[in-house]
Amino acid sequence: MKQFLVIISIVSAVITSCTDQKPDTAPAETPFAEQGKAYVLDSTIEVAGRQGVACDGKYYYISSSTALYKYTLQGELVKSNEDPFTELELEANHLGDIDVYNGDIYTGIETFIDGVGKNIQVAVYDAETMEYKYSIPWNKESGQVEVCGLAVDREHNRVWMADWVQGHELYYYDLATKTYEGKVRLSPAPQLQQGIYCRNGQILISCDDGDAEKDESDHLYIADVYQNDQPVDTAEVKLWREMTDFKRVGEIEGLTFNPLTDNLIVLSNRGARIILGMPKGFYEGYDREIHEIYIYGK
Ligand SMILES: [Ca+2]
Ligand SMILES: [Ca+2]
Repeated sequence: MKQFLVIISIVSAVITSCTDQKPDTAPAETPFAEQGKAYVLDSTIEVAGRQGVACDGKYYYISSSTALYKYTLQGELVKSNEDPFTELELEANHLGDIDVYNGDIYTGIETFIDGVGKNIQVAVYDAETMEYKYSIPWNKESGQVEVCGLAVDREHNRVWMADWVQGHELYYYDLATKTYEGKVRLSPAPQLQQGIYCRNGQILISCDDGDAEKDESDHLYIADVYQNDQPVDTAEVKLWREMTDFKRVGEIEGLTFNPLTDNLIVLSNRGARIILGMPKGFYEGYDREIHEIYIYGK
């Protein structure tokens, strides 16, 4: 009997260790699905910010134009920084799409006035305290004139920035030296870019290119920005997903993935009538703009 119990406990220990085993490759290191329609809508969470979203597997981080918020995966607000610009050396008034990596929140910040950005910078905040840490300055010679969003390139220790105003290029900076390295031309350049996410040498781009006045959906595009582990000069851009499953057509913003579960997460705003970037009241049935993250699984 005693021997029998020993065998049972060995067998159960083996089974437990097998089921506890992590997969060889984390979702964060695998290529994107070839087509975004592989991702099916699972749930939505209303959030306080209208710009960006990031996820470290434990929390969602949300940006509004002027604040940062931290939510549990169940949607409970646990922390915020509603004064993120006070410690910056350069004046700023606008946050775009964000990312989170190794305990730091990466944000694309600028002073946005009359359709162009000034004082563009990658500002980094502590994901625990939400306090400002440091900035990576913009290289004006790069040609970038606005920052609508950024993405950490975990495999190559870089950060990429997108530009809503001209949108022909994505710009990359080295995280070790904190300096500008180069840019990749997008062909064709998708219009009205909002957020980007980088994985495995590819970048997904969310674009507010569907006109809500005409009941048009927004889109996600994919670009191969690397070849032989080096950034290319020109990346071919392909449609990846049409966002037909939002509750109402509106304004798509940032996007991200949960690095542990591979959930695709997209921020979108609905209800406000926005004509050429200017708020013009609300659509029927709305008296405010609703900001939500849409969470997709495979
Ligand atoms: Ca935006
Ligand atoms: Ca739109």
